[in-house]
Amino acid sequence: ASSATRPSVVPPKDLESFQTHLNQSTRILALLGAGLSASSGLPTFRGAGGLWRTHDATSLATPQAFERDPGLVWQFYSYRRHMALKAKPNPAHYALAELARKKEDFVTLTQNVDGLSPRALHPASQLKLIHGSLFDVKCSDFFCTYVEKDNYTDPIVPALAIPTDESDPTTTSALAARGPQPHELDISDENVALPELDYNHLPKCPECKRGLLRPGVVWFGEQLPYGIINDIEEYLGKRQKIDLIMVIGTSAKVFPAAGYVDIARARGAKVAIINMDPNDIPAGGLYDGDWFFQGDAAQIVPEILK
Ligand code: BV8
Repeated sequence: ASSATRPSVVPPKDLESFQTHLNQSTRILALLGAGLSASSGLPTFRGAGGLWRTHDATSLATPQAFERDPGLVWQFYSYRRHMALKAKPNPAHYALAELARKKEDFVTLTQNVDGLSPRALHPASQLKLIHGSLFDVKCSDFFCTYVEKDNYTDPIVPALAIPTDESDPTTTSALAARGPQPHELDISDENVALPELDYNHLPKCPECKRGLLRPGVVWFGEQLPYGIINDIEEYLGKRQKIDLIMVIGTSAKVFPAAGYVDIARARGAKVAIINMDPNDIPAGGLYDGDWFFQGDAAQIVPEILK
């Protein structure tokens, strides 16, 4: 059913009180997580997609994993680039972009690296990619500063092409329905053999000619991009009141991102949580007057922001 006829998923009184507050708000933050892109077909970290071939996805998102097995880590990220390129922004991505056009002091802090908020034409100056992007690549050599933004080459090198199986008819039907293109093997499935890739197969830095290129994302144990930290500290640091923070599709367990909820609250912000799981409340809990809208962000966000 189109959104016009679809029954409301938000309790009317909550919707009314939220929209009254939203309309009166000027300084608004949103903290986005993987749940926002779930309806676009991209797996979340803790959901089924959180285990990539028996590897906990977060165990691959570290400099140590890249050091130990750059081929495996690149196949994980190349797969996510491939899936994100095939995915489309959903109504929630567009609704947040629309709000940013209406409210110049609304800033979105996204933990997502899937590129869907930029593709929904979210005003760039009001969108902070706090954990980087799958589509930025940079040199992994400590002394080299090479960074390439907006690299959408898929695969980024031939060796990272998704293996195909022309012979197996099931590849076309079963797997295509799940996401991979016909004949593509579902390399997220541990039963599908991965090619052994080594240094020579992997993308090299065109500048220093010695380092491997790596995904331009923030791994665990790494600092968030300085420019973004400064922007956020500038926004939060003004000691000016913050009216509202929306916490959308995130388990809010990763720091410093999750910490922004408490900082916003300390600046007077009311908190609105949009999450499929009623138990996923940020560490600081819910206060009287806060909102919890349970359900699919792709359905709820457009509804509460309209
Ligand atoms: C830092 C990019 C320090 C990569 C990511 C020990 C050693 C080192 C560091 C630490 C340590 N202990 C703690 C830390 C800090 C660490 C941390 O917080 N760890 C956690 C696990 C405790 N943080 C860091 O390491 C950060 N850096 O601390 O640097 C430092 C200081 C000075 C100098 C040098 C260093 C960097 C963290 C960034 C890591 N990179 N991503 C990549 O994507 O591959 S994190 C990644 O995981 C995401 O970006 C996101 O942040 C997180 C996943 O969380 P979610 O997005 O919330 O996804 P999740 O699956 O968990 O939840 C989905 C939610 O959606 C659920 O609530 C679900 O119910 C809901 N949902 C599902 N479907 C829907 C839905 N909701 C609505 N609608 C639906 N349809």
